[in-house]
Amino acid sequence: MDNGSANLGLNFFRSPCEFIAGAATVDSLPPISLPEIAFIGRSNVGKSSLVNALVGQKSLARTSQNPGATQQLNFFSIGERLMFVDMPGYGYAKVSKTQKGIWDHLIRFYLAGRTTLQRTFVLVDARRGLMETDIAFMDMLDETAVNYQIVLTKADNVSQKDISAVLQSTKDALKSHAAAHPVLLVTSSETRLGIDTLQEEILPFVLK
Ligand SMILES: Nc1nc2c(ncn2[C@@H]2O[C@H](COP(=O)(O)OP(=O)(O)OP(=O)(O)O)[C@@H](O)[C@H]2O)c(=O)[nH]1
Ligand SMILES: [Mg+2]
Repeated sequence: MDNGSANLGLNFFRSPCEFIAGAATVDSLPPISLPEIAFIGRSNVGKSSLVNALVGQKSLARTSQNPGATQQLNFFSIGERLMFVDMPGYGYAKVSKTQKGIWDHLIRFYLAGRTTLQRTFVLVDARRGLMETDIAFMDMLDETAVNYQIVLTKADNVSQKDISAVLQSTKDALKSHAAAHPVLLVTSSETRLGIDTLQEEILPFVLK
């Protein structure tokens, strides 16, 4: 008899979710426990919305139309078998230099050292494609050997033709990033486009 994990399907993402911890400093990171999936990207790119879309909820993670909504690393347990880590965005102009430095250190410390981190999704706005801050962040991930996968967000705002162009230019750019996963994902938290595919990508990491 198996324990049910062999049959784990996308219904897993409907498991009860719980806010576990918010860490604004390295010292307040929760102890390692479950496999973790991190969501990072420019401020306002749709990280918290994507976390909500993945678990089919509206307000597990706080979202806002104003950038700078997420101010710490927020840990959410899904069915006590997986942890989503929703991060503060980079590239937010209104944050003080001191605060930027603290987040930068915290995010680097977490990404480079967290032994339970399974996958880092770097979110990129499908309307804009890769921007300078994204490239700089990806360079840092390459240097610290943290594997990551690009997820285009807000695809509902973009025509199919423009998506194809952004996909192509992003794919070309990834060739010079050693730690980038070659497969790009296109999503919309609004229409749920690509959410199933992203769930499929995450499923192998769920605690068996
Ligand atoms: N049209 C559209 N809007 C979206 C989508 N995802 C998020 N948004 C909107 O984009 C804004 C920012 O979303 P958040 O999820 O708060 O973005 P974030 O990356 O967590 O932002 P910070 O925490 O500030 O870094 C909100 O107004 C969302 O409603 C999407 O797929 N389509
Ligand atoms: Mg957020």
